[in-house]
Amino acid sequence: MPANLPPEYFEAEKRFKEAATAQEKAVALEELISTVPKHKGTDKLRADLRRRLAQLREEAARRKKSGKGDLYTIEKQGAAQIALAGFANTGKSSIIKSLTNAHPVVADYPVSTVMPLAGMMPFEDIQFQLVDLPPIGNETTDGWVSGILRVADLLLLVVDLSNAPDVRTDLLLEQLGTWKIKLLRQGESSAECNGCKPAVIAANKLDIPSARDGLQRLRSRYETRYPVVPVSSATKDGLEELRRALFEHSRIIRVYAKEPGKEPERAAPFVLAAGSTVLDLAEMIHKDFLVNLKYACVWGSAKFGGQRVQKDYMLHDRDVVEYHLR
Ligand SMILES: Nc1nc2c(ncn2[C@@H]2O[C@H](COP(=O)(O)OP(=O)(O)OP(=O)(O)O)[C@@H](O)[C@H]2O)c(=O)[nH]1
Ligand SMILES: [Mg+2]
Repeated sequence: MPANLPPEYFEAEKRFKEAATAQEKAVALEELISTVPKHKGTDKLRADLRRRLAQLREEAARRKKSGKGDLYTIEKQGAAQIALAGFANTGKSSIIKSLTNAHPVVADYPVSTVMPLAGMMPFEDIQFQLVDLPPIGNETTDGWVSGILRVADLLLLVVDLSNAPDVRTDLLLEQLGTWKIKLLRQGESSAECNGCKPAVIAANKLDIPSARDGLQRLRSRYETRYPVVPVSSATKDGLEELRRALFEHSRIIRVYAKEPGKEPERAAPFVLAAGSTVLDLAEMIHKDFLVNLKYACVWGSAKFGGQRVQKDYMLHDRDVVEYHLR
């Protein structure tokens, strides 16, 4: 067991041990992995945990096929999973409907959403999974809603600009806090805040006249901490900006691999966490690459196109990487 594991690790480990089903265990294990600091000393531990997670996912998928799956969890798909959190009637389902291929219930009565519903949101050459959820603060659903929020890669906090958005955002963050869901602040790296997830605030209903005033109050209170994107799902204003903000704060990069003498695979980017290296990509492409990699050449972020780089070279969004194997 490596030294210096944070207290969150042991809390998450406890939840993992207490989880009953394969599905619950997988969710708890994902959380556990997110608490392990990334450095050489934890390489083995992280690899072991990831292997265990893969096994659990397979097990959960088998159970799902046999009809024993859990309706209240959403299997991750696409570049990242983004869960929507907000109080009733703020427009979560309307935003999902505008950005994805999904068709949720949109209604003017509170708690119109009672089940999780996922839809895919295209962004340039990748897709994000958006998960619509019932409003938070509802006793019957909070249990599994918080479970989904906890494992999502990014949270989209939806607030209604015409209804005390600053005060309601305080309450929303307070509720997330009681669930021990920690958010990454603007400019903070995940190394500085272990287990924290990025969040974007969608300030919705911009079309309502009183919204301008609400937006000002929301911005003055929160903009330094979290990105605030004003939108109207009714008029579609701001939705493109929201799409881009979600990509930018998801902390993922797209990398295109190529073989020497061939064109890069433009149609199928590899999606990696920001900060990933040539070696991380090699591991993702094929297990043999890890052993057989001699060197790589990078176009994009490298000083000059096709520059030969070390295995620990940190990749950037849209880099093209050419592998040279032994
Ligand atoms: N004026 C205006 N109304 C909106 C906007 N977005 C949503 N609404 C309305 O707000 C109401 C609630 O929208 P939903 O998308 O169902 O809200 P929700 O957050 O999913 O609600 P729950 O599922 O109950 O939590 C509906 O009557 C929508 O038509 C907007 O941008 N402007
Ligand atoms: Mg809804």
